[in-house]
Amino acid sequence: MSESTDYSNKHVEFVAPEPTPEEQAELNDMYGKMDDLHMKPLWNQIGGLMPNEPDPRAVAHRWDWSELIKLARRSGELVPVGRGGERRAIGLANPGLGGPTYIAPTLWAAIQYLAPGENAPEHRHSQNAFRFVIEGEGVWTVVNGDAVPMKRGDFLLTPGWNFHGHHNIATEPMAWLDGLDIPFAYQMDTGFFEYGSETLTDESTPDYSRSERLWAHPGLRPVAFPGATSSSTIGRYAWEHTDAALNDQLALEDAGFPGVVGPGHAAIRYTNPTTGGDVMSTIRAEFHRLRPGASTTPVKEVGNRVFQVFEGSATIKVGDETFEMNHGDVVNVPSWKLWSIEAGTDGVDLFGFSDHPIFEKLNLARTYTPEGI
Ligand code: 1HN
Repeated sequence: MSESTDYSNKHVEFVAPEPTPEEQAELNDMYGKMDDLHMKPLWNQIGGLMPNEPDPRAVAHRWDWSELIKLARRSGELVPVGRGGERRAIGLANPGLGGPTYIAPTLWAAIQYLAPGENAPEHRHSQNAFRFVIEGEGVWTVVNGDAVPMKRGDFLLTPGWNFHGHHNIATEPMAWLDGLDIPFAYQMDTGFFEYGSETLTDESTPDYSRSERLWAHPGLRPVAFPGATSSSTIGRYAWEHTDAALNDQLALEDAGFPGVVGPGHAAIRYTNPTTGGDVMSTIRAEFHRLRPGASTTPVKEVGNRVFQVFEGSATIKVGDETFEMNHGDVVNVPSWKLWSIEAGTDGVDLFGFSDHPIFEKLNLARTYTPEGI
């Protein structure tokens, strides 16, 4: 949906006539009683409660990959991984959200680190999760007894309530980006959690998971499983497919055919092969490739985005702020902030995820593209 409404109108402030000292004493008495009984009058807070347009407390922020990976390595030296702590994951806490490890009101993002020989034990939770592998390989994640390799550029799913654990069989440590809908589940009181097996239910290291062998052949689905599922049936979206799809979009642009989002801007959305929709009910994931100097169209959207630079460099504008982004750096875009990306001199490859599916389902999604940009 595109909107061209003028959002600059502001609330008219409610100004009550100046009370006399007697009236003020009565007001104070009434407000005091309300306070004691856990009541609050609307007339003192309507502007903050219902702003004319989203006024997010979350701020746009950039996390530097070199700092993230340094602290992830340090935590690998100092903190064991195992039952109870479950994961050596370092969450990115939005400075505007005042404490909890939320990158956005709905989303969690973290760097997870596993040293050679280490296992992260199996558990399951109703929160949806994914991993994006910024660099390295050698970790296998086990999703409901299916061993899924993790390699550079891969996007992996552990949709809600699937048992999952990780093991590193390589000689090198490995780190990756985790994304989950933890804050949404926490704030809505919808979360369930269970420990799983103490030992991993499949320690094999196949080239492809069973989920990929069944479901990740282009445009082909197994007739044995006819129904639509709420989360994708594909456990791993291998980099080779993402890379080829983006290369083809740009090659077709060169040849004068449609397919790119905008000039020099190729993008794919990871989808659920049983529906063609988003990979999970709360999280959308995409990969964007911009040619050197190419830009995205500036846009405001209801909902929150997070980007991680995979290769190359970019300048990302969010509201009044400008972030210079290089390999591994993470930035978030709060709801209804105008954002755009301009690729650096080598172009840019970017992984991105958002909570847009939540708002689309609830009929709360809005998009605004300023005219004349
Ligand atoms: C979790 O289970 C994973 O499975 C990662 O890798 C991050 C953050 C909080 C709670 C559970 C994982 C998590 C998490």
